[in-house]
Amino acid sequence: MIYISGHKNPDTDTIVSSLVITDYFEKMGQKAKPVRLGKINKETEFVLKQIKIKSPALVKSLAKKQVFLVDHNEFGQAGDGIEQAEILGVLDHHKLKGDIKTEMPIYFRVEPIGSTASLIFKLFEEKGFALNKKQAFLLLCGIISDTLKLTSPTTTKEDIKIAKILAGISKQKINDLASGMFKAKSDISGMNLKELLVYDYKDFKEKEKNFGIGVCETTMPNSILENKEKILKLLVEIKKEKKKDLLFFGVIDILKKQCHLFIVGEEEKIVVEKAFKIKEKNNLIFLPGVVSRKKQIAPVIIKAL
Ligand SMILES: [Mn+2]
Repeated sequence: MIYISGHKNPDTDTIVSSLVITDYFEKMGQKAKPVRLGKINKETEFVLKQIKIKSPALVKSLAKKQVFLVDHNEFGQAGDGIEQAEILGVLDHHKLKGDIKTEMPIYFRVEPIGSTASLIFKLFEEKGFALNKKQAFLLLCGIISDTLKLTSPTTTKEDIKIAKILAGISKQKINDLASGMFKAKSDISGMNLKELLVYDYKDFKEKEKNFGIGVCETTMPNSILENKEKILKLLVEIKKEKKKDLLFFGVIDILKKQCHLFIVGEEEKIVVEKAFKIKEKNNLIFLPGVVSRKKQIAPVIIKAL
């Protein structure tokens, strides 16, 4: 049995990719099972509800399992026990960390494209497998989510072409579907502020520095920014609890395409000012045009470090 695993703090792309690639493996005559490493977010919940599909099963450890990784390619983002798992393959669209080592040759495919969902479309296309309506819907949602409706700088011409085809198969209007998804994503009811800060969070390790970047993609940034003082206090707490050298949190305005990045401490301030060449003001820096942690925040911070 091949366990299909996306990354920690699963997002929509990770979940839909795990689900649809499982169908691909089955078409190839291999037994596969999608799993998830944590609670699904509200956007993903909305997506699965639309077509009445269950989320993948929660898995505690990947140890001693045969695992295929989607939407990540490093141990830090992978499930517990990954060091004791047999990794059979990787399908991803993130930077290469290069810490995954295997005994045997494996399938490894990483492309600079907007979503892992786009790559799964390509897998089906290359084998001449048709996507059904539900599969097309899921993949379309993965693209919309990761590319912020094809507007993030991570978006490629290929993503746009693929999204149009998927919208056709699933009989969806991209604008309408994206509005529903973004509304669900921006719904922070029933969530406390601390949960929100690590809701969409990734760990990084570069140059001996352990750091984390949380983001909140929302259509209603002010409802979060108005809690600035509380957020700053909580970020200091989270930084201690997670034993991070540096911690960053950005509120990304999906509609205006801009980001407010919180400055937790003196070291973050130095790094961020160097990274973005903008002076911090009242523990925040404002970054117009910045919407992508993967392409516009993480690499700039890593370079500054
Ligand atoms: Mn992704």
